[in-house]
Amino acid sequence: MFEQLPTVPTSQELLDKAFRRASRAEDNESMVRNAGNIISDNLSNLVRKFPSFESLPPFYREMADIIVGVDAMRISLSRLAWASKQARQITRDSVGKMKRSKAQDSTPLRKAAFGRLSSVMKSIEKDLAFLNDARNMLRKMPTIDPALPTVLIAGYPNVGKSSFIAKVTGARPEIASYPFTTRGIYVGHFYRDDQKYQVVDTPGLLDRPMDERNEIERQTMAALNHLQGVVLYILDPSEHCGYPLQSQLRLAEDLKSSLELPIVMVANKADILRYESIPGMSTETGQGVNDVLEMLVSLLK
Ligand SMILES: Nc1nc2c(ncn2[C@@H]2O[C@H](COP(=O)(O)OP(=O)(O)O)[C@@H](O)[C@H]2O)c(=O)[nH]1
Ligand SMILES: [Mg+2]
Repeated sequence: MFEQLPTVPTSQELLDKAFRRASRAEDNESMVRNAGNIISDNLSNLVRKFPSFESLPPFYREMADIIVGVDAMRISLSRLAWASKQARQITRDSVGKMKRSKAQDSTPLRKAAFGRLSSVMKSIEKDLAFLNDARNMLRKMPTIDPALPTVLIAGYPNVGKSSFIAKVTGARPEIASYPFTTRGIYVGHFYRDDQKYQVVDTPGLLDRPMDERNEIERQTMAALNHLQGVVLYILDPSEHCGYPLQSQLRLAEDLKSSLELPIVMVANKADILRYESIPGMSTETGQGVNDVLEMLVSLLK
């Protein structure tokens, strides 16, 4: 989604480029025109290449907002658009003056125009730096595709979430960095009847009680609600994971009240302990895993 974002030059880089181009011109008028055009064209191209956030799918918009702040980006982009217009205006003014004062040496006018272009660029220095940071962060983000039906895996650590992903998606999952976890999120895929599904594991997010979550994590939970998804809550009734069954059941209730997506609860490690009240599976032996997958697929249809 954000792979296409352009690199954003610093003010100084863009000025250097503009003046370098200007230095190749024959006369003062062309020098100003070259410099002004480079600046205004580059800035308006940048504005055009950033997405208009209203048109983004809600999941991406919310994630972009969490990561960099959509309002802040919008403000910086409008300042770039303003600077682009300014550069055009300065060029027009300066060239006009040069034409009117034909007889005199136009070097002072050219220098004045360059000075004004420099101060316009100076005034958007922070915006350019911010947009470049934003671009770098957004580019690392994608991987979860809100257009695909999605299984979000939840459950305490060591209950078998990674084992489940490995079992159903085969290949090693892709890892993407999101702000709510330093461990990255894991995304794998599987197909059923030509339909692609994604399976997402979010270490640090759906594996612990809600009251421990910070603002970013809560916002991320809200963004997850925009996915076309179901939550697979993996329980480890054997308690080999190190967490009492009671705590695990409490977390499941917690997620039910904080997520709008349907939740399927499954008891893993059925090879060690059979738990009668909900469907069982073993991501170790593979027993029951396919039935669970079929259940998820039918819910996602
Ligand atoms: N006996 C048994 N062990 C399992 C099963 N699933 C996972 N494990 C083990 O439980 C541990 C944690 O599994 P992992 O998939 O990393 O859990 P995660 O922290 O929820 O991702 C590993 O040592 C697995 O080998 C299972 O179905 N049966
Ligand atoms: Mg894991």
